[in-house]
Amino acid sequence: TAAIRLADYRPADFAIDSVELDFALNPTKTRVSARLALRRNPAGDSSAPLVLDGDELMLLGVKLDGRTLGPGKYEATQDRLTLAEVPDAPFTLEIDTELNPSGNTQLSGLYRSGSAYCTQCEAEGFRRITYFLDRPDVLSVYTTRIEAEKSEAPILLSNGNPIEHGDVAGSNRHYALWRDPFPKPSYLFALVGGDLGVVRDEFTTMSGRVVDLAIYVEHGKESRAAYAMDALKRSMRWDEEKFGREYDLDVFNIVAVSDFNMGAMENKGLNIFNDKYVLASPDTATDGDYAGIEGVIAHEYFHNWTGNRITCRDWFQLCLKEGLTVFRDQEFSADMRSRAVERIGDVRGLRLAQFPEDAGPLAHPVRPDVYQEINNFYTATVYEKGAEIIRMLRTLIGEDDFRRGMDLYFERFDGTAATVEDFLSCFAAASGRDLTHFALWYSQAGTPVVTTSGDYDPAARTFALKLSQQTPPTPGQSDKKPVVIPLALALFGENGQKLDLVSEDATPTELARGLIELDRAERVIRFREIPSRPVVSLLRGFSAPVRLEPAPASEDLERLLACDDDPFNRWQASQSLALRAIFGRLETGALDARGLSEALRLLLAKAEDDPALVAQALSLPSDIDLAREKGNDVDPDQLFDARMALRAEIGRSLGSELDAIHARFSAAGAFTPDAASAGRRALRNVTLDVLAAGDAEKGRSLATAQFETAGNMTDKLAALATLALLGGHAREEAFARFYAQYAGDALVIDKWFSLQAMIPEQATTQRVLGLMTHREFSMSNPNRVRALIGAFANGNLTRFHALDGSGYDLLTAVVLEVDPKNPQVSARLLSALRSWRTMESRRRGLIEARLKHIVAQENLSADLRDIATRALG
Ligand code: HT7
Ligand code: ZN
Repeated sequence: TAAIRLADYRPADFAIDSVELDFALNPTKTRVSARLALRRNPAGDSSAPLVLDGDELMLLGVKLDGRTLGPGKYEATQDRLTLAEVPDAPFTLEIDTELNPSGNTQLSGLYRSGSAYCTQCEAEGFRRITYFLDRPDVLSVYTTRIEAEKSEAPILLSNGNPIEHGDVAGSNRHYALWRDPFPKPSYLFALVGGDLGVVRDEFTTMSGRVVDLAIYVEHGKESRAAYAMDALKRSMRWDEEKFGREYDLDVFNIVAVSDFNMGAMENKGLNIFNDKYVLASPDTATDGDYAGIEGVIAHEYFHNWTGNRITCRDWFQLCLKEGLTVFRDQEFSADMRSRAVERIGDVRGLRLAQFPEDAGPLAHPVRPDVYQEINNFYTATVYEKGAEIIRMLRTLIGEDDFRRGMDLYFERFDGTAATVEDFLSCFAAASGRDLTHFALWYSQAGTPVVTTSGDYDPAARTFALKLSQQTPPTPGQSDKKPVVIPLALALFGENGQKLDLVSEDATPTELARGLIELDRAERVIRFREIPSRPVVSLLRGFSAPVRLEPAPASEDLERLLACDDDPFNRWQASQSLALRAIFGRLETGALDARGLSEALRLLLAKAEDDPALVAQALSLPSDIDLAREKGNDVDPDQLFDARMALRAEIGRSLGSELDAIHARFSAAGAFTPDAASAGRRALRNVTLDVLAAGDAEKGRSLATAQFETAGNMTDKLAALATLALLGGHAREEAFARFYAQYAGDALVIDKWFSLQAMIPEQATTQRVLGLMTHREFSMSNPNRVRALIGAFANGNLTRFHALDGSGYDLLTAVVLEVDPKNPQVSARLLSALRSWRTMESRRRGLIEARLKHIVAQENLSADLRDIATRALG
């Protein structure tokens, strides 16, 4: 298929002002009647034929201005409906199609999850429902009538406000009519029909309007929706307070389904969620799950303004809604929880998923300029790096101008389909700053490397800090330009005091804010009045998505851990010390963990101050962190051994402190999911993990006791994870008991699948193959596939990259089995190989052979072929 290019963007030739849809739901023969009010778009080509998009559609009939069109008057294929001649004046087109929702395994368009009917239209799913101008810059007002058997679908929902409902005379069917007054693109259309339980609440907006809120879930799971409802109301209030954004419809509905390709979808007034991001109770959900629910509920709600009221002109602008909305949900979570812990978590996520993407064959700009398959661009780069760009913008222009820029954006572009340029123009106007150079962050791929060196002159009492930047080449972009990098900085003196920044090489604003703008290849800043060699705290709060080289010397890291008042950089110092110890062992064979141990001992002594932050410092870098830092010739077995040796050493040297913490932070009282309680549990559980690494017997007995007595899923699962690493009979016994307790509870059994898939032992590959035949596993359910196969490929580096190729064979077989059913899932699974070129040569050869085998298959989906081809490069 032909590549789609940003440079080829043209406005649509037609506008569709209104859409009336009529659905007669049926499991295998759903009838859809669409009535479109069309007119020529003055910005389009005035003589162009009308060409509507379709995908696997069965056309029943077409009428133009009420008259049935004979087959000679149009040309219909499964993926296109063309009318060569249409009136110059506005006209209506009525199109009847027939769908088979039960046969729709791609989970795009109208499909079934359990016995319910639901839709997923982003990015190009609406064309699987009816022929349409299925592009985000065609905005229409939708009226939707849904009719179904009362017993099969007592609940009938669509976008907007409910208008009427009633029985269909002379039948056991009923109908509901919905109208969404806000013009929207087709990707935001949604419909749900089914027999669902509901939790209701209401929210009074800042102008005093009462909005009816409802969350629909599987019957019997209503009590698990309470936290999501609470998160929704907090999100609505926060968007009013922080951004002045009020909700705009009479109702806001959320539906949780068990079959969903991604996390959730922001359809106007009718968000549809993967139930993983709605359902939680203390005994089924971990603290991580609660945080995930809060973040995703907020994210989808925030899209109402950043995505829905202002949408994207074309899919190249995806970051316009996604990067901005991720930034907004991150800020919400920071306000609801601990800002420092949120930032560490977000940066961990960025480095885990986005940095490897940016460094490998799938690298692309935050705003790509070409794509084959848009579904493959819902990436960590568009979402997470996109959010970092917004954060840098705020850092550079300051909070006040940022808020003014946002207000201007809402004022100027409400009701339109906008571009990244439109967005930036508001911040340029609000701040008076030229953002042309800054905009390079959107078009240039790759993670910039900032290299630093410092030179202290005791006689002159000066400290010269040399900063330079360089961005490595990425596919299609060999020559990189310097970007605008905001570097938050502080200097600390001998006694840990913060030094005044005095220099003629930086602007007064830079010095006052402690924010150096590195906007060229190199900058040297000579600081004056520095009494002794200072320690530099750079990139504070992770002020830009870059890599810093080299890491500070160990003594400096130890000093930063003790004195830095930026919690992010204190955490970073602990991680850098751990990396030094691990890579030191790889180089010399000897492990020197004394500096790290002593630093952690000091932190543990003050654990009460901020348990969550101490827990983060104790969480040593993962295998994936190590592989990324190594960068090439990666041998996962070596990295794993070095990491385990460090964990064990820390466990041994801090044994008594860890013991005391594990006992002191034991669960007391009823479970509450708030951040402070979660922080205490996090510390206790990472303590258990490290303790067990130092003393297996002790770990086994503590973990077994915790597993048996845990009053919540966080503690139970942490104990099971520790037992999973320790192995032996206790592990198998615990897995069996866990299964017996939670059999049939799909989201909990997913955790059981994942933990087993991540056991770093040779027998795991066989275990995963065995679990693939388990009765609770299904290749048709994305959550199951991700829980078992995704966890194996992304969370078990030693087994996935086993030298006999067995891990690669497993992934290849699953990807090829899933592809005909669900291309979005198969393509995403294969992305586990995105860093294959960084592996050592034997593994590289094994992977290349598998990728070539996949590409050689004849009937691959466009999604999978795109990923496999780009991965091969
Ligand atoms: N905007 C939503 C994206 C999404 C999606 C994209 C492709 C295929 C399936 C999908 N489900 C949801 C999610 C979000 O970012 O809010
Ligand atoms: Zn989103």
